[in-house]
Amino acid sequence: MSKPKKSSLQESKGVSVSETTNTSAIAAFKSRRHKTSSLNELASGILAKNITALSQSITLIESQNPKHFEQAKTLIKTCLPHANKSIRIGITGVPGVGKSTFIETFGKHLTSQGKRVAVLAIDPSSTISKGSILGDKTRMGDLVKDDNVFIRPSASGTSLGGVARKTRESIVLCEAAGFDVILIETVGVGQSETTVHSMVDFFLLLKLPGAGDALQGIKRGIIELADAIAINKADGDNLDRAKIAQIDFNSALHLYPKNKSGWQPKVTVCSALRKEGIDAIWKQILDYVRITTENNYFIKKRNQQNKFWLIQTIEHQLSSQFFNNPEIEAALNAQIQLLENNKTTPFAAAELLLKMSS
Ligand SMILES: Nc1nc2c(ncn2[C@@H]2O[C@H](COP(=O)(O)OP(=O)(O)O)[C@@H](O)[C@H]2O)c(=O)[nH]1
Ligand SMILES: [Mg+2]
Repeated sequence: MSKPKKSSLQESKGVSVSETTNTSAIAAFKSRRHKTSSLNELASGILAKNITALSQSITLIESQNPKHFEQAKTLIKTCLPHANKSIRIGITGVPGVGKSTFIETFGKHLTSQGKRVAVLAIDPSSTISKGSILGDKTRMGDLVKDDNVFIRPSASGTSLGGVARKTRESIVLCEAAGFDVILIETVGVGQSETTVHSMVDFFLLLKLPGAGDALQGIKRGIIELADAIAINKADGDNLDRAKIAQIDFNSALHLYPKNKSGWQPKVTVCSALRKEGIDAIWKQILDYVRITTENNYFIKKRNQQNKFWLIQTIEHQLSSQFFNNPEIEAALNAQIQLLENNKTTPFAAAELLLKMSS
């Protein structure tokens, strides 16, 4: 594979055509490939399952150029009616637990069953040169070469909110491009797990063997979010310890009240490296989808997530409009001065500033 350009691992890849491809759309897209693609071309390229079009479109979403915001919005709107048809799976765990290795093995397992798999990442600390997936791309060598796989490293950005928005929108585009399964890797630090949890159907937590004492140090909140826990690296000398960890985590999970989903989270052991225990995890996910589809929880959760993102977006827009207003910025500085001199209170200052914006 040639060296990845900018933030995409797949941009340099040829056009992949699948059976269900809309050939006229592909032809139209191919013939213009060397020019900057128009929005219509990008949209029809995506719907024709064209990886290059998908890649270019995500680049548009990630762009900081205000001119691109409008274009990205139009593109997403066109793709929305074709979205929503995948299973979205979040994968989390501390650095080194084996997330990238797992995604590689799991992804290959899915493509061997004829599924098309998109891999996205959320890592607000990442930059183009050290994204969580990009940094690990050698570990995902086999997956990168698979025509039924699309890998996109985390958008770069300083705020988790910004990175999250881009990933949410990328999910829409990937679904419109016909991907059946979307895997989202998150770094197991900070708030990124909660963010990923709010955009996936199923949340898988990877853990290391030997949890007896590790259980003490675990972030309790994360266990509560998990729909399944997989003890990875259950191979060689680790196997016994992994089984003990399985028992420990199982009893820990049973301390939590039954989830509204009607699903009881489960603990399995696996070896991403030796490709063991992988199918059992996929079967669990399929069980989850079946159960929650039957009891309507699946769709309810997606609706709740949409509502959550609506509110998040409003909050984000309001605050950025507020803080980017130069008059308010000046007044804010003045109020900070007054605060330092004990001439106002934080609440009085806030009220005054908020009135300026209304
Ligand atoms: N023995 C063993 N090692 C593994 C397994 N999965 C991953 N590793 C190793 O653990 C290290 C970290 O894996 P990586 O996938 O980069 O973890 P990440 O930081 O969570 O993405 C690498 O050296 C992997 O080869 C496994 O199932 N068994
Ligand atoms: Mg990784």
